[in-house]
Amino acid sequence: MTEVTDDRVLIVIDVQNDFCPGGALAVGEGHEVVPAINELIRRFEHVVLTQDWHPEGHSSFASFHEGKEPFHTAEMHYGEQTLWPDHCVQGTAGADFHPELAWDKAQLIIRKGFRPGVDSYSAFFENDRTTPTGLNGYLRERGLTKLVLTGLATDFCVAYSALDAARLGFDTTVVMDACRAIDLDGSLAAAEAQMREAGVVLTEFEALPA
Ligand code: VGL
Ligand code: ZN
Repeated sequence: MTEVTDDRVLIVIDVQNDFCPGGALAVGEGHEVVPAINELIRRFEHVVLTQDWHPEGHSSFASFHEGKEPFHTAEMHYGEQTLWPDHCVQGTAGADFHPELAWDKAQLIIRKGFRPGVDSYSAFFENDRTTPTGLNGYLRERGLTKLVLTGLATDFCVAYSALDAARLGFDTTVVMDACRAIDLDGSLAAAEAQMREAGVVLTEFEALPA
């Protein structure tokens, strides 16, 4: 087995056009995270990206539910689901990574939310909280145990990923100023509190080793 020279991995969550200004589900100033993330990509030996990747007519889209609007909720077989504008449809420009994101170095791109009937915020488990994406096995097989997360959106895909990572026993850090939030009804404050409670380290770009 090849020796692991660095057990840290940067996980860049959903830095896609639809989550940036002009996109279908724009997170306030989502594009602002790109320069800091590019610098982190440069510093890390191991880089993984996630890509929200929905088929047309996905069940997390409000348009799939008669009489529902974006940001309403629906009862799914796995519990309550927030409904979103159509976004990150497979193969569309909105699903592409931000054009300035320097992602060539990524060793793995994990796509999520591709099952029509279940959404997936976390990089580890779909929203039924049981269907794995395979990322846990990948990181374990490679001996990558120290996770640094950044990206979009802080209070949804980043927080769900960080909470799952901590629960799975990874050493987990979120670079908060290299993330931007959707912030629906206090979801950012709630996500921050949950992450702290779960032992996730919340840090800032300047506090990271150069
Ligand atoms: C996300 C809502 C729906 C995210 C993805 O990347 O945080 N949020 N799909
Ligand atoms: Zn989505």
